[in-house]
Amino acid sequence: MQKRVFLATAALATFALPAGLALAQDNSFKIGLILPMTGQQASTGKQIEAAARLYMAQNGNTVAGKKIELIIKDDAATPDVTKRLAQELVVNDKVNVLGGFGVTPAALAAAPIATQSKTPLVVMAAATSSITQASPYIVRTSFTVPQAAVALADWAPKNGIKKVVTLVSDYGPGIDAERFFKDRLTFNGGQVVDALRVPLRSPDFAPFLQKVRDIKPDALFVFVPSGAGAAVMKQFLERGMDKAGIKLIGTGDVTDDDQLNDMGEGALGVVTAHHYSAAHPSAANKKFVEAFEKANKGMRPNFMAAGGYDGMRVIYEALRATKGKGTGDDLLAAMKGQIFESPRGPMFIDAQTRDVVQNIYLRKVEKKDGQLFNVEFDVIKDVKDPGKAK
Ligand code: VNL
Repeated sequence: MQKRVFLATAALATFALPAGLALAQDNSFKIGLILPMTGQQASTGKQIEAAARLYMAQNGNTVAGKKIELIIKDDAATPDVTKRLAQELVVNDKVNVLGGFGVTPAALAAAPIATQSKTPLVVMAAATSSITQASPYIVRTSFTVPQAAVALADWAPKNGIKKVVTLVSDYGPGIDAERFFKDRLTFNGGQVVDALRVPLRSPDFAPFLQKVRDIKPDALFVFVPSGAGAAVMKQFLERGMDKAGIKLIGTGDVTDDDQLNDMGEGALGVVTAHHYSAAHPSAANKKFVEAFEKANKGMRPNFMAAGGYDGMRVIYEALRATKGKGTGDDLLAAMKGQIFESPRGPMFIDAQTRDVVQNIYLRKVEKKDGQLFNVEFDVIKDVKDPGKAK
């Protein structure tokens, strides 16, 4: 008798447990961010995680009756790992949305999983033009390298820069930078006299810079991913390239706000094109930078933080618009066409391409209140990805 009662309660207990879990699950909305938290791209993971947590702290963790749960996984920017983590997040954790993706190969590795499982995937960092074409479930809140490269190639020849050597990291975004910069500069009557590519992993810039010194162009155009800019700047100055009359220009990744303040006075005057500067003079950005620094021991947000913060915004608003009841397809539909003011300025998610449309700014490194900033001096409004126009 006693045994039977025990069995009955045990049965009840085992039954009650999954039901309770299911209930908890029904009420939660899971966002799985895959980020490089270790390795060469760790600063990108750190910036995006901090931005996502700030967004949640400011906007609460309940939306449309759902409790938002943030799951962060470290892929060390290694595509095989990214793919496995994306699979686990979808199958085991049953995430509603995937996000993050520090580098292009990571975003591309996860794309088929988004497609198969119909899970929206928000790219918050990676910037090769073609990424959004790898899955109809991809939405991007970062930028595309061609957006910045083309803007700079329009600026350069009007400012005495005609003969240029390009130096890029030898993978997706670097190849985009090289190609789009060269095509546009050539169209504008300038000339790329040499195109150099450095390995992504542990690059040594010295032999490349020596070559540039010998060629003596008007400027060296650089694309390196976030986190590598300080090393380029240091070696550029150590070799006296600036004194030899060679200007350094690039996409804003090279004067990354995460490192800029430690680059020293040698960085003063460097002109870049990009979508985000911590010095962007808007009330929304001032508020963002202050709150971010306060929550992170003074760490300055960079363009990766902006991509992460806005990515969370796109996810929150999609959940709100679908009243907490949406499938992956419903959420995706509610992400398309979102238009809002980001810390970077106005931006929107093009409903056709699912890519970000935004202002691109020309900026010059200047000293303000004893600190180095990318100070915006011109703007090209509402720039679509030039890679999609072709
Ligand atoms: C990528 C593009 C990565 C720009 C970056 O930093 C960056 C990429 C990690 O697409 O891999 O600044």
